[in-house]
Amino acid sequence: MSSQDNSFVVVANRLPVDLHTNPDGSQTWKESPGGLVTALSPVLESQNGCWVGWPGSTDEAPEPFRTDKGVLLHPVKLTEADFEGFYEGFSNATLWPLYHDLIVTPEYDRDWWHAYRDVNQRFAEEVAAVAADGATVWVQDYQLQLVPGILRQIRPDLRIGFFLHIPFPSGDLFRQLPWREEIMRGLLGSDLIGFHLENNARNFLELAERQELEVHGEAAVRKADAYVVSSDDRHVHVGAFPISISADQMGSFEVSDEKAIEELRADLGNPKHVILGVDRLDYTKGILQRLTAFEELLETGALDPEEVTLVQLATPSRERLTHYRKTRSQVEEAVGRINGRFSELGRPVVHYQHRSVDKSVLRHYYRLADVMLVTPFKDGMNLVAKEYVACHGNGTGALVLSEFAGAADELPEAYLCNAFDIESVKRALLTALKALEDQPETMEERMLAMHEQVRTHDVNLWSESFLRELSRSGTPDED
Ligand code: GDG
Repeated sequence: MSSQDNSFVVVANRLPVDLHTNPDGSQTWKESPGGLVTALSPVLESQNGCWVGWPGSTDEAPEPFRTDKGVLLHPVKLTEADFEGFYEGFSNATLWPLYHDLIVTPEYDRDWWHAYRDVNQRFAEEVAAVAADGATVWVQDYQLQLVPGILRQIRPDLRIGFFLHIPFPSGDLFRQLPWREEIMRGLLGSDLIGFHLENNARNFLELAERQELEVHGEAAVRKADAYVVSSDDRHVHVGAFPISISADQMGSFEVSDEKAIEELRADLGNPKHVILGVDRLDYTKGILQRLTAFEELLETGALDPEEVTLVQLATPSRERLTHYRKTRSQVEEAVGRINGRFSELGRPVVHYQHRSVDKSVLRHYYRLADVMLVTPFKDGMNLVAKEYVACHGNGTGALVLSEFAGAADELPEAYLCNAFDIESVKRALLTALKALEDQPETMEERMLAMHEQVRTHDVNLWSESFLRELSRSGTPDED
């Protein structure tokens, strides 16, 4: 299987596959289609594309293989030590909390940094080996910020784009990082650097200016519009490209779905109102705060436990890291306490699941929920908010959304709240519930306005606008 003619290469920490164990004990790699692969598959297929990434289990990597859709995958092997230093350590205990505005304190560990640098080097070398002459390479996310810089050195012929899926912090926070210059240099190896929000792009540009790089353009960064930074006689374009979802796939419901949704509501005891939370179990998502707000509303009698049910789906995430363990135990303690205080036997007021559910089931939960609670302390975008809205093309439901989720920029018709302020979360939830009863028409208008925004700004628009901008940037003749 030749890969030398790959004219489009996606590089991400994870390959879009998982290792499944069959009933006979044998193992096979199965596609795990997320939003990214859905958005990029058409481009990968039409452009002879391939995907470079880690297959998800340490100390083993299969030979390159094709997915069912024909996309060529190039696995990068990570050892257990790489995983601990590069992934758990530097990516998730240093960069993740730093870029999420220090919700917990980042740890600065030199060994982790060395692992991050080595693994980024390996990813870049793999890309350099498989990319065709003059190929377009799209590097994804905070785990791989050094890849553009390394690639630029070894393959100057490539056109390199980078997209950050999490927030980019203000300079005052970023400057804590002992390896800030290396990270900036790594990113500046790109021709185009994309962020979700204008605010993230502005933070990056201010840092570039502090490093005395020349920044061209006006004071405002507009959506999908690129700024230019001059570095090493090259122009690097910087812009905001808010990611989205495949709204049509998410939001189409058959009669069989409607039946399953009814059954699900019956399983929950047919409560008058279902409130829903769906998150990776991460301290950035504000799950505990949300549960506390719910508990206080039950305590004061503002909510009646006979009428409401809160469903919290929490996907396991980064389970070996201390802060994640602590968050999980706090969340589970709160669920136990609330149920202990307010549930009737056989009718829990909080339904909690700490496991992943099928996408089809997730869509049913979204559709059935009267109020969706999305209350992160900080979130690059938050696709859950957009998925909920996509499932309510019939105008039902209400979204309570943290001001600190990137999605709040595009969904002003949500009930916005300050996730750090329990009173604000309580107020938003109560207002939404009351409005569902008292002002059904206004609620329908709000939901339909959000639905239209998500439908017309889907993940294809995101990838197309990034790739269009990338194709325009980087060519020295043009600038
Ligand atoms: C990062 C940024 C940015 C959740 N539970 C289940 C399940 N999910 C799916 C959701 C959604 C995805 O996981 C979560 O995406 P988010 O955007 O909400 O959050 P992060 O994982 O933190 O993602 C974020 C994103 O990157 C994209 O750029 O928006 O800000 O932090 O799609 O549906 N899916 C299934 N079962 C579950 O139980 N199948």
